[in-house]
Amino acid sequence: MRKQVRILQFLALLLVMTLVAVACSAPVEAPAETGNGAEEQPSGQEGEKIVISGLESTDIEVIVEEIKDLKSVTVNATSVSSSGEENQYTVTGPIFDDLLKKYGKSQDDLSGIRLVAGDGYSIEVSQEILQSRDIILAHTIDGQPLDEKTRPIRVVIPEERAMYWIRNLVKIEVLESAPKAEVGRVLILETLISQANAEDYTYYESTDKAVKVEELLELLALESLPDTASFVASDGFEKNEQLDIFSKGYIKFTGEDAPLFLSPDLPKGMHIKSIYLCSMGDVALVSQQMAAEVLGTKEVKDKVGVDLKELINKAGLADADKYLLTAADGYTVEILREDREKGVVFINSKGQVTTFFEDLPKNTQVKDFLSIEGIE
Ligand SMILES: Nc1nc2c(c(=O)[nH]1)N[C@H]1C(S)=C(S)[C@@H](COP(=O)(O)O)O[C@H]1N2
Ligand SMILES: [Mo]
Repeated sequence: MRKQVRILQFLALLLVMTLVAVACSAPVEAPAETGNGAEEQPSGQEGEKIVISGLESTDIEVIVEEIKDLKSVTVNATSVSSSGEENQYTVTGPIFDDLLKKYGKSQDDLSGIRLVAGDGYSIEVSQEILQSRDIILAHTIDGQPLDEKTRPIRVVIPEERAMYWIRNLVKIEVLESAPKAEVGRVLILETLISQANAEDYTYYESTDKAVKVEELLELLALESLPDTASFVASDGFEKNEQLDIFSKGYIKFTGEDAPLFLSPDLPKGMHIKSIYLCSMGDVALVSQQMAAEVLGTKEVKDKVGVDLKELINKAGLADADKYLLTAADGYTVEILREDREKGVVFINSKGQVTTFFEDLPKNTQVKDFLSIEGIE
């Protein structure tokens, strides 16, 4: 008994000593940065670096001068902006593939990259583009060195739209390939938004309504958050955005360009107009209004709306024998696979997205239609 007590006392003492030792050996925290950051972004030419992450186990810092010393190409390139405006440039710089060669890699090996600028702008470049295009790390445009907001490097991808031509490049993130998850649930964006708190949002001269994306994500209650959201706009424009970036913004759902992803903290070039589809992992959001524009409408017993089967197919919903329809208030009803094409998704007189099925009982008319998922 006494012996046991002694052993316990000894063990307790040992534990205390260990904790003290660990605490004392912990590194002293560096004092917080007090500078205004001016020294991190030298306005001079010397020592500027571009970071490449994800290529090797640790980040690579490439001195900009080293990039400029690589063999350059000079090409005429046309930039096309989102509004369709075209501009011709003569750009000079090495190609990204030659930089990668220094690390024993090539563009073909990569499944995606994200270009990050010093002003908060960033954009993902798909594997498709990596495999088919030259990516120029331009240091000279039209024979001139780059201006202050563009230097030290402007990425130019001839034949691709200007949103990829990122100025003030500071980082290239090499992305891991993520297998595309199968879509198991499709939600109607308008109904989801109607469940969130609308805020006034000033957009140019107009005061519109917007909801926080974070709130939409909470409503979705996803089991695991994917890294990216994939968007398709009503004009066919496609783009991926990091979920970290998306979740900090808003969706403006009234007025010009709605449904529009935007944020007061993001450069305008990162806004996404007229969102038709937004896929995140195994969930897809679809806008009934944009679907009506993209897919057209049909009329079933004086209800004019989108064909349900087409809507869910375009959203990538996997085929199933039966489907469960859910309303915003939790009401559910099941339909059979062969009933999909009988359905129309329309806006009722109260402005609610609603389902109507030709020749099916009235209980299949789901008001505030929120989601559809396959069952069995
Ligand atoms: N650093 C940075 N690069 C950027 C942007 C930005 O906001 N910041 N906008 C992009 C977008 S969306 C477009 S359309 C073009 C516009 O290029 P321009 O001003 O030369 O026409 O730059 C791209 N590169
Ligand atoms: Mo743009």
